Amino acid sequence: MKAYKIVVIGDKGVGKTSIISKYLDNQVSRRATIGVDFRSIALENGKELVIWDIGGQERFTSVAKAYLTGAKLSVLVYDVNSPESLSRVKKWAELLVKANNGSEISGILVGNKIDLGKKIDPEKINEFMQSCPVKILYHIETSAVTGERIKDLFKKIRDFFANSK
Ligand SMILES: Nc1nc2c(ncn2[C@@H]2O[C@H](COP(=O)(O)OP(=O)(O)OP(=O)(O)O)[C@@H](O)[C@H]2O)c(=O)[nH]1
Ligand SMILES: [Mg+2]
Repeated sequence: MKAYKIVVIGDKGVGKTSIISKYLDNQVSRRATIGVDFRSIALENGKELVIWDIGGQERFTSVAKAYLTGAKLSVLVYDVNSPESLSRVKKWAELLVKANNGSEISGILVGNKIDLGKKIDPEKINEFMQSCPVKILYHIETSAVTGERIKDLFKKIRDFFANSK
């Protein structure tokens, strides 16, 4: 069976695991990801989506390169209240492109924790999208706690692969 690899990257604590478990299990995560976690989703066309949920702690960046290889799509997550998490996601995007020998990779940019307000200047996000080495297809703001736009995010992911070979 054909499986597509997708990677979820971003700083520690931005809510990567929570976004996935809100969608799949209707709950948020309570612990940090050690290394990498895998989840899979069956697609309508009989194919499978394998989600590589990568721990964002600094100590995992040295092993992350191996995790990032062969990704067909990326989900780049930052916290809408943490400008630092936006610069950290840029580092992850750079690492992703490097791990794939510079080949073009598409991504969905996700600003999470929208339930707590929003501190980042929209201009900074525009700057990010223009300078990001990953080709950003969409920018979406979510909350893994309230579930806001979580289904929309996964709809976009599913649609991306519905059209893939
Ligand atoms: N208020 C709020 N809290 C959230 C949201 N998403 C996640 N959290 C909380 O933020 C903390 C970190 O969430 P995780 O999903 O573990 O974050 P992560 O990005 O997977 O972190 P690492 O695995 O360390 O890279 C947890 O306490 C979550 O409950 C959100 O949308 N809103
Ligand atoms: Mg996690």
